Amino acid sequence: MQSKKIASQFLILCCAMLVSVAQAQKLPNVMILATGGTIAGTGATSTTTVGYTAAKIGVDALIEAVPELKKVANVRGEQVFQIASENMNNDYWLKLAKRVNVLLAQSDVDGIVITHGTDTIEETAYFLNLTVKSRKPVVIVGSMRPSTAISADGPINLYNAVLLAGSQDAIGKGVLVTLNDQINGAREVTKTNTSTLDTFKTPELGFLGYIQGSKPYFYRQSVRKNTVDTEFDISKLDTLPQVDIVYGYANMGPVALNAFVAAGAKGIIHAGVGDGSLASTVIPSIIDARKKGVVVVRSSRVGQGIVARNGEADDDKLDLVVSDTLNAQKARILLMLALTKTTNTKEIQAMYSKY
Ligand code: DAS
Repeated sequence: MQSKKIASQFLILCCAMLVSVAQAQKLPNVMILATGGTIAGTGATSTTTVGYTAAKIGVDALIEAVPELKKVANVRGEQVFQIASENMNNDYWLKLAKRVNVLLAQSDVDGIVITHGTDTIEETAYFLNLTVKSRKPVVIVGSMRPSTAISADGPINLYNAVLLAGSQDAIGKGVLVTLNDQINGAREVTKTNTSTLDTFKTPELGFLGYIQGSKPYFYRQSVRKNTVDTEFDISKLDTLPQVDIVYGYANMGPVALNAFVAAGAKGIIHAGVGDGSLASTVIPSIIDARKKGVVVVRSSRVGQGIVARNGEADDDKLDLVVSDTLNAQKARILLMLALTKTTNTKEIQAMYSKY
C-alpha cells in the first residue's frame, strides 16, 4: 500500500515537472544586462526620492525583487558594469554593445533588457540603435525612484521591459526604451523632466506605444534605419573618435570651441540657438576647425524640429553638416560612428538623413 502511494506521488511529481518544463519552453528567453542607475539605487528612508545612491544593487537582487518575471520569461541576469549613468562613456558603450551582439547571436536568447541610469538612457539607446546587429528586441529600462522608496517604479518598469523584450511585436522595431508604461523609440526619446515618473517622452513625434495589462501595444515605428540596417560595425573597435558639444547662448564666444579643437576633438556638435544659428564670434573658429579637418555639425539647443541645411548658415560654403532632428547629444553619437567610416562631409550628411 505504502509503495503504491509513493509511486503515485512520484508520478504526480514527474507530471508537474514535465508541465513546468513545457511551460518554460513556451516562454521567451530574456537576458537582463545590468549597468547601474537609480533602478539599482538605495535611499536612507522609504521617502527618499532625491539624494539617494544610484548603482548599489546587483542584477540578481533586481530579478529576485520581481518574482513575476518568471511568469512571462525565462530570465537570466548579468552585471555588465555598475555605474550611475552620468558616468557613462565610450568604453562602457563599446563593452555593452559587443556583449549585446554576442548574446543576440545565440539561439537561446530571444531578447535583451538593459537596466540603466536615466540620465544617459537616451544616448545609450541611440548608440545601440546604430550598433546592435540583430532584429531581436533590445529594451532599455530605468527608474526615477530608488528601489527603497514608497511606490518605487523600478519593479514594474523591469517587468514591463522583460515583457516587451520577449514580445514578437517588438522584433524589428529598433532599440526601445520603456518606463511609466510607455514605449519610446531610441532615436527620438529624451528625458524631459529632472525627477518625475513620466520624464521620458518623444516630444512632437510621439510614443511608439504603451504597455497595458501585461501586453505591449504598438501604434507606429521609426522609419529611420537602425540595427541590422546600419553600416556601423563596432566589433573590432576599441575606441571611438573624440566628439564634443559646444552649447549656444547669447553672448557666446569661441573659447569652448577652440579649446575642444586644441584638445584634439575630431568632431564638434554646435548646439546652436534656434535653427542651429552660429554667432558671428564663432565663425572664424569654425573655419579654422574645418581647415584642421575637424568635422562640424550644426545641431540645435531647442531639441525639436529639423535643422535646415543652408538655413541659418551657409553650410555649403563653410562645409558643415546639419543634424536633421537629432538633438546635440544624439548628433554626437552619430558623428562619432560616422567618423569611424569617413571624414567626407557629404557622406556624413547622407548619414544624418538615413539614421
Ligand atoms: N544618476 C542617475 C543615473 O544613474 C540616476 C538615475 O536616474 O538612474 O542616470
